[in-house]
Amino acid sequence: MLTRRTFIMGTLAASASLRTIAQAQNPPGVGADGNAAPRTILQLQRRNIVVNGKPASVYGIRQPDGTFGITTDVGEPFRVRVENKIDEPSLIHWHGLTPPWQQDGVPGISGPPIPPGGTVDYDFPLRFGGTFWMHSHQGLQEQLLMAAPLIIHDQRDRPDQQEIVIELADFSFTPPDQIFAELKKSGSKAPPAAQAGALPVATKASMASMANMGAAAKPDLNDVKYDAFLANDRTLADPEVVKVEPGGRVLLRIINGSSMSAYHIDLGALDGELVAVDGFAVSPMKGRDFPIAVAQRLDIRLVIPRAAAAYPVLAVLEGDRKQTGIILAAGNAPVARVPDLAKMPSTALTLDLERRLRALRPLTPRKADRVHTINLTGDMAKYIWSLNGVAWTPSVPPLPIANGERVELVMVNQTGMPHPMHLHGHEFQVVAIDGKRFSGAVRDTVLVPPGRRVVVAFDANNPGLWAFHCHLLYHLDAGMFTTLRYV
Ligand SMILES: [Cu+2]
Repeated sequence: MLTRRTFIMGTLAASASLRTIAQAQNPPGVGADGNAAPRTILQLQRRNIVVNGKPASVYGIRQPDGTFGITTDVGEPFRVRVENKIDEPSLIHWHGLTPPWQQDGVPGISGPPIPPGGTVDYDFPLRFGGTFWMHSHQGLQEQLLMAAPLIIHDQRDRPDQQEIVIELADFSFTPPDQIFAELKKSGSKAPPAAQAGALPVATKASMASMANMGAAAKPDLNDVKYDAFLANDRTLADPEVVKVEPGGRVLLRIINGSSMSAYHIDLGALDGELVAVDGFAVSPMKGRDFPIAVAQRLDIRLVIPRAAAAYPVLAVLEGDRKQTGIILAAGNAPVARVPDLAKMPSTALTLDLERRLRALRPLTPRKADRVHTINLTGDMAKYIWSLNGVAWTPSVPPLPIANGERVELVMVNQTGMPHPMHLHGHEFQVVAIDGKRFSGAVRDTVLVPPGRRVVVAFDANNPGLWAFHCHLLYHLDAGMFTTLRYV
């Protein structure tokens, strides 16, 4: 990312209009009002955890009192000081929030990374509440757990419900640089059929054949072989056990902070009600199995049965038997060991739920002023990932949009892998899947499985330079990334 960063800063300096924005707003660190509301301090730290009985040195984002991340209230300013206490540069992205672009935390796009020992202050209003998260956007630090919850309470939160945050992560004892090098060296191990869509430009025929392959041609999943899957830093060998009240109400805030792994949330015997995705309310959806792609969040309400019992809340890796999770312990029931392999391998994530989700507060219906078609492209054998056939470099021009426009992004996945696509600085609404329009969920990250076409709409109401990318860490780093710019 170093070369990208250097170049982008040059590009920005050459842009008079963007410089105007930068000067018009207070840079991070200068409070707009000068008032003395205390800042929350977040420290980027090295820390040790134990995984599969072995010690591991990872990163963490904690307040001085040990609290991971932040819990705050809508309407409060986001006044935060980040102190970099690790021995390399870092920068934290507030995933799902809509700050001024200079405070978005993408090195080389929003600003320079924080050097070791350095400090940067943030100050912006919080427009909405919900379940969000924060993570490093620098290099591959996210793989080393440089991530934390960012919870914003609002009027949806009931005083009589117990809130339980579950942050999921994939973990490897192999250093992330080495994981990435091995991916590039060996490429995908997918059979040739699954690579049909990996041509630089997929023809209509190849798209159709890929769609027709259906379940026969398995999508290429999980190309990193992880050593463990974590829920709040722990595996099922030693899971977090949370006391809950028999008959009580619980709100699960589930954050998929994994670098590369999607899951099925398995509520077991509990009936859940999905009430929000990526922080934004949806028409409640009942169920016991909910998919969660990388970087997405699910808010699920539960009513705990009156019987004393232990209720596992599991996350089963897609296309696999591996699982992680926590245990809800109601009353004084014994807590049995839950195996880290599910009985049956799970399926690949689909858009079946996405198609049924309906935003409680959709965008105002409006015709798009601008449509950008973005083909998700790549060469799995060489582990090159790209958008419209271009692996990002700093010389790639930003996609143009204009302030006040309704913009639609048409994402067409021409590869054999699913890609969770994330737009910075704006919430979007899912408005079409495979040509069928509907008033879907408002969110910030949407999964585009192989061969699928997903359209999202958003209002260009936060001018600046914004990242848009696949949230699979090694796809992002390989170039499945671009920017949008408007003033
Ligand atoms: Cu991807």
